[in-house]
Amino acid sequence: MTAHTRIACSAEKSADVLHGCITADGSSGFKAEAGRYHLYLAWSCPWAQRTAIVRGLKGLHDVVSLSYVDDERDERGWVFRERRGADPVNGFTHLAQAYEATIPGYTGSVSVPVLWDRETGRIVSNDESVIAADLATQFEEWGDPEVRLYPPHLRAAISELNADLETNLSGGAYEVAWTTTQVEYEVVRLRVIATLERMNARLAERRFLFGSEITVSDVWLWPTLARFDLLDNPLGKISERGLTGFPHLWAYARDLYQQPAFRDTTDFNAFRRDRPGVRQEGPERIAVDPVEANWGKPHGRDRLSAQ
Ligand SMILES: N[C@@H](CCC(=O)N[C@@H](CS)C(=O)NCC(=O)O)C(=O)O
Repeated sequence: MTAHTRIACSAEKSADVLHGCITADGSSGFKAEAGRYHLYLAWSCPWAQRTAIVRGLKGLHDVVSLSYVDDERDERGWVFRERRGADPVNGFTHLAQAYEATIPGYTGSVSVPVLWDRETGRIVSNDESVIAADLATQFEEWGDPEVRLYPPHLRAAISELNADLETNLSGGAYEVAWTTTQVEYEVVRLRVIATLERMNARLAERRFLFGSEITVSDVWLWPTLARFDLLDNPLGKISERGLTGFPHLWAYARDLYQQPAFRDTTDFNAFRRDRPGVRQEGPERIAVDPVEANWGKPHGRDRLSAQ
């Protein structure tokens, strides 16, 4: 099962200790309740940002709380520091403590996002696709019912598109920097460019990926686009054309950015970082510099909503 094939909370998933899920009726063991859950996120992390965007779009600010780890990890992984604030829920110094509280003796990867349950004092899930789907569908008692991010009739298509974007765009954009041979570099970067072109064409006549309403596919795509010109492209040397060189995609990205759920969860400064360990040797790469784009420029895409 890939991250994007999950449609609803399943017993199989909830039995896995870090892949629990929330249900409106509580049948999964985690009932949707106001004030019960907390998200631990990192500003740099696209997966973490996706959960924050869903929370914002659904209007769950007063229902599910949220805080950020520091931008820099230490030898124990994600850490809370003054810069991004202390842990307001548990007073942890390290996110590893949340994992340890859930699985004593935990030695696995300590990643964000983390959805924490105040009631049972443990992590419900550290899986973005599960957390996003639960926030999008299980909090209807509080969330904006007009915002249908994961409509049942589109779920199969959404899963397919998100898997495509994950493999060919976000995954690919990350991988390019790590390629070691010329062939590998060219194959991966051309796959990324082809996907950008496909999405650019798809968005020529549609305001969002599935038409006039935002879905979790848009939430998936956007954090990748937001990081492209400052992080993935200059680091991996993927495309001579930056995001701003794909006109429909760039206008679409600005359209989303100009909505609070996207803008308020974005700190471009968190993307202006190197990834430790990226190799400088290896393939001969094209030249790409970071692009400082004007995200506030009018997008002109309202006209597409009516279609
Ligand atoms: N598959 C995870 C991906 C989350 C992830 O990779 N998070 C990264 C940051 S973007 C992380 O926290 N990595 C832990 C580390 O590198 O120490 C999800 O779906 O949520």
